[in-house]
Amino acid sequence: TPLIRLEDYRPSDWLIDTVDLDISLAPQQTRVRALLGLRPNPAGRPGAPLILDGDELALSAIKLDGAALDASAFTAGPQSLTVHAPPQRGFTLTIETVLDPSANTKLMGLYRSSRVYCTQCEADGFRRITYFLDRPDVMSVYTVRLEAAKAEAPVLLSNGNRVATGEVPGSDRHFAVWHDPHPKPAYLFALVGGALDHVRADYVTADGQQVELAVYVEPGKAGRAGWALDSLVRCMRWDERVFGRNYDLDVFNVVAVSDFNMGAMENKGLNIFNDKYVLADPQTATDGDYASIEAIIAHEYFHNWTGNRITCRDWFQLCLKEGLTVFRDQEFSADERSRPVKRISDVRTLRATQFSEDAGPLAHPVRPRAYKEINNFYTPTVYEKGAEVIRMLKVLIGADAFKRGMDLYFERCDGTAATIEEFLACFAETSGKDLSDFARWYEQAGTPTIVASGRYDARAKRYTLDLAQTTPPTPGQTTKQPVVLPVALGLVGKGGDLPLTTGSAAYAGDGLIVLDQPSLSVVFSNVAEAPIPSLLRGFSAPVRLELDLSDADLLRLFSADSDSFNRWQALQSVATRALVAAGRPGTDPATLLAKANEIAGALDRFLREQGLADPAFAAQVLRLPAPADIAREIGGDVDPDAIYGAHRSLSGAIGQVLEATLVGLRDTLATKAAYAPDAASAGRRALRNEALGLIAIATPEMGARLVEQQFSSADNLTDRLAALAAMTLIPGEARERLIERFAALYADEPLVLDKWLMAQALIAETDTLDRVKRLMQHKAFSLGNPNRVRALIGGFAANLTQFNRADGAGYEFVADMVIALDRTNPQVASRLLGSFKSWKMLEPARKDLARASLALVARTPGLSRDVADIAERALA
Ligand code: BAL
Ligand code: ZN
Repeated sequence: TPLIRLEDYRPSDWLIDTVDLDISLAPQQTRVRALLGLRPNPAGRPGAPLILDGDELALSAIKLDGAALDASAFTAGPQSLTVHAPPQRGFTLTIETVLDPSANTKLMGLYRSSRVYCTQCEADGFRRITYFLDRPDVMSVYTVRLEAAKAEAPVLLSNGNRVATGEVPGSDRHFAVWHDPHPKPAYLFALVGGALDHVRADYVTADGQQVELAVYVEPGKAGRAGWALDSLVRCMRWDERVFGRNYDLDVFNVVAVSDFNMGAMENKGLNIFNDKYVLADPQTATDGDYASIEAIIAHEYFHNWTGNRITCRDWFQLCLKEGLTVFRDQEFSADERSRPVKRISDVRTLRATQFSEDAGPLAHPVRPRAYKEINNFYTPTVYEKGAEVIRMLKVLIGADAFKRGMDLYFERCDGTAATIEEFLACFAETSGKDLSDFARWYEQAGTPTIVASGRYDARAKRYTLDLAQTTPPTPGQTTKQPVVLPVALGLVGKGGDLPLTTGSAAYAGDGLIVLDQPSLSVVFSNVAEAPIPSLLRGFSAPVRLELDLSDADLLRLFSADSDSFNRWQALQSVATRALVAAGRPGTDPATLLAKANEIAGALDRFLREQGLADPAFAAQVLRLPAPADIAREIGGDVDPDAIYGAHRSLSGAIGQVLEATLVGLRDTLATKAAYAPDAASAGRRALRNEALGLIAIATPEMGARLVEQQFSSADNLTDRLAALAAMTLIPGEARERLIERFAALYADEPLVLDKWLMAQALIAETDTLDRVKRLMQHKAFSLGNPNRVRALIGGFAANLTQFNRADGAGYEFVADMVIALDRTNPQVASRLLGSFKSWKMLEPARKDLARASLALVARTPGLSRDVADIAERALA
């Protein structure tokens, strides 16, 4: 497989200004006629042949300027179509292909999902529909005529505005014509055809344009589409207010389908969603689902400007649209909900997914320099770390220069396929700052570590803070340069934050140090008392922090820091330190128990005094770092069972101390009011349910009783699922009965049963592997549906102790699944193989077993490029 390199980029030799598609939908024989308006690219090589991309295509006809082409004038194969000596002027090419959407199990290009025709073209699925210059810098105006049997597909949608509809005389078929005036790359093309219900709303943009909004769902599910529509209206208003961005077509359609590789897709004016991120009602969606739907609806909508109006020059620039759009959706959710709680939950995700990727063999820069399969780079690094880079940029240049930089970017790059360099140039201009060192964030992989230490000179009233940074080597990058790190800080004294006075050039004012050297010291003067440093407030940079504070000082920060993020972080740090110590062999269990008492004491005071003030925040505080966080923190020679054991002991001991407080809190937070999905109500449920989990570990008998009560009396899925999850921590007959009850209650709800599958796949007990194999036979499961696979097999692969079983059976099972899935859906298979990303940090015996399973995958004949690429990089 060829390696595609950023440095090899050159403009296309040809451009396609217009695309007229005529698509006649039929389950096995869909006919596609594409009329392409081509011309030589002035920036390309004169006289070059025309080489169009294809993927598993069969050409049935080709014409140039309307006349049949001689067979010697072109070469057509499944993967490409070459016109050898095209005219060196504008001309049209008519290309006909025939597709079988029902046989398309890769879910790329045109396929059928539960009798609905739909498409997925990012990154390179359009070439599975017709031969094309399938690259994001070739942008065209599309006109699309869709035709289908009326009964099968009464709804026919594509990008842009609908300009005509009608019947096909003498047949049972009808058609619709869609025109999208905005030039776009092929990856943003989409169509949908099927029998769908919808909900709709009228919207008027800030600049007065009428827009018809609609959310399309499977028949009978319109009652679950309201939240998505409501979220859409709110995020459209927000983008007008905060980024000054208005919508630009007469219609905006969202369609939910049940078989989808990604979460959703931002096709121009026609967003296609995994139904998991659209459908919601209190009985079938959790608070977490409501929040995800709101975030992903916003994310895809925000792409209309950051992604569609301004797209990427090439796929190396993927973070240009993804990092920025994740940043935008995070800000939207922060404004709609609680900003500190949103930040905490985003940082949890960042650490769990991105830090672990960055620490292992699959580490890569936010902007990779080379790839074999671009679909393997839709990663937490490109998305989540990409968003952190934008967040740091905003902190470093200030909100005002950031806002003007965004405005400049929208103005200057609108309608173009842009690069990171063009993006950064806008902010360099508005801030007057040289951002060339900052740009290293896009090039250098690995999570930097900041080592910090402070000294107080009581006589001189001086506090000196020493900061040093290092970034560990990552694949292909052995030596690292320092990066530009915004370190937001405070010095906490007895009465709160002390004033910060310093002449240091590294101090940017407003509690911000810019660490852009390997190391530096900042001396603060007039510091009246010995302070406790509170560093990386709001998690101002995506780094690890090693700060030598005593547990007592951390507990002081937990109660006194003015920064909520660092309050939360302080307690997490105390727990992490205890668990890291206990997760290593030969530690005295008494030490952990003593620490449990200390943590529990702090928690007890906090919950009694402030638990009810902000329950969503309290729920985050109550949730200890996960065993996988501890494994990552230990970093090498990891024994998952030891870590899990320590985690259980600490949780159990804390739960026992807190028992009365937790039970009391649960009673106080209980409500008779009907379910409402707002953030405040969700926060109260989150705290109640966090408490339930701790009780289940600490006092299983009481836990089981509370679970039963909660399951029986709940009026919503959030509480029922939390009851089930708590019960999975308590082995025995009662658990199995509850599992059965849950399945019976939701027998007809595949998305809810996904959660049921996952809850079981995550049980940290040795018979879980057998349970998972058994569940694969359950009628709720199907290897053909990505959501089912991610829930059950993906859930198992995320089960720290069972995926990493000491006998290697977990690895063997997941490897077998990867090989099986690769035959039908390489993208889902390669994602699953990514579960091996942390294998190198394990203790030697597990490491050998994991390597053997990876090697088994790697040497399987006929692997997809997707899976071969991950296997190869994971083993390197
Ligand atoms: N562009 C792929 C899906 C998303 O990030 O929105
Ligand atoms: Zn995106």
